[in-house]
Amino acid sequence: MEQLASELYAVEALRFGEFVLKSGLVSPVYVDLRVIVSDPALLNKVADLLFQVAKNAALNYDCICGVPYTALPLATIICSNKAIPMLIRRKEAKDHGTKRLVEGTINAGETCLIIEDVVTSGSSVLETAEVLRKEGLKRPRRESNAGEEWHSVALSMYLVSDSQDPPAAAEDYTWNCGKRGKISPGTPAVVASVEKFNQGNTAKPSEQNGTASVKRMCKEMSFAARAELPNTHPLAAQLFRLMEKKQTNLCLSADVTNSKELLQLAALLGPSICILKTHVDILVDFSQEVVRELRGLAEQHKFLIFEDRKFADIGNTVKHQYEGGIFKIASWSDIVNAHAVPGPGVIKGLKAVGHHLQRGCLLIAEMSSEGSLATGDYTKAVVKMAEEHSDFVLGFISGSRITEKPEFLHLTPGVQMQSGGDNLGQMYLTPQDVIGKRNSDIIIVGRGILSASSRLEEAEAYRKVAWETYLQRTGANVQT
Ligand code: 5BU
Repeated sequence: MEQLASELYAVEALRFGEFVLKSGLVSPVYVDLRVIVSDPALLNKVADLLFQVAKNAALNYDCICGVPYTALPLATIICSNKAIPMLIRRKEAKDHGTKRLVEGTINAGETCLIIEDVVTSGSSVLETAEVLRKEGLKRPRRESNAGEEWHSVALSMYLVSDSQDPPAAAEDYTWNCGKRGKISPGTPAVVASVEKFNQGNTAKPSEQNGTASVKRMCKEMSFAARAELPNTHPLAAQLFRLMEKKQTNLCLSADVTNSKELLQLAALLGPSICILKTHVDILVDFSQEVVRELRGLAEQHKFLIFEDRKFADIGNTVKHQYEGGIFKIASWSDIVNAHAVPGPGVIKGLKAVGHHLQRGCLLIAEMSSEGSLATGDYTKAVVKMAEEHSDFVLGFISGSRITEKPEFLHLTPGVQMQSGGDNLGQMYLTPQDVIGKRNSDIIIVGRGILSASSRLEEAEAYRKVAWETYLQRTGANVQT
């Protein structure tokens, strides 16, 4: 093992220094296996080691899935040498329309081992596992126990693991570099920095419940990646994509009382926002013509419309409220929201109207107002309800991220540049808190923008700070 580590060091596949990982962590060691394709002997050695790691872990599997690019030659070598059927997981399939997500013959029910080159947060392994699961494949079985996790083997896991037992799964990843002092340049300073890094970033399988790493994964995932997940609702995927394209995670709460001002706002701020949120029942002059024009602006500036109607009745009543009356909300609003308090009937009623129109619903899991009763077990029950109706529920209104499922959106109201509140119970958090600390996705801002002397300048200020905080959180603007 030490010999292999030295060889990797010699070709700079293993480096020491200061490296900013995708997660934002600064690591004193870095593994980059892309270079080893130029060294066939080394490539074979690494492939063989990965095979042995799976063997030592007593894993049984029917096929192997390699993920382009770096892990692909490694998976190919193993499959060719050991006569194991191989699958390739495409990463770019959706960009080309009809291409498959997984290439090769898929025999549903078979078990599949994922081969990765380097694992940091484990997010790409989990994404691959999700794609394979969708295709009907199962996780490898361990001889000794049934095992709950998908198994993947990655060189970095093994290289940096103190233990001779490789971590069982990506979730168990441990960035434990204690042994690295044994290989050049094993100077005390390097060893010390690696050890220090270990102490802060080692998660032993026994100490970890699996959620912590998923939590990191979710907050680190880009909107673009979340758009491509197999379980992401098509409307949420459209929103994630337009957010990346326009570089905005700002929702304007357009709480004005006349239609002319609403349309002026939409035209002025349309380019800065991903969603325009309305309360059409506060307009003194609502007409279908207004929402027709609003839709035109939404198409022109590429934002979604969200009528903040907060449905909260039995299924049959919300069905009428959503479809009919004066407002005919379903005909023009992409997104609506609902309280979960009536039980799942409220979602079923809305879905009966909105599903075929490709609409979606957000469940109100928490509120920004002082003394809100939507907390604790109630919030947990809302998450469960959303999971059970994810064909229509896109995500949540909440003060922070409340589920680790990356396909769900989190929108947070009660946002201003300064924390505080109004005199009717509204409580404000800052964009940095909401996106950076509470890991929500989208800030909803009303009076913070509407009461500014230049609404455009203020909206741009909110857009920039929320977007930059998102970039920092996901590590998108640093070297990976
Ligand atoms: P503000 O002006 O930024 O305070 O407006 C917030 C908007 O978000 C307003 O339209 C509220 O109806 C809406 N809102 C909220 O403030 N808090 C909540 O918990 C929910 C909606 Br749900």
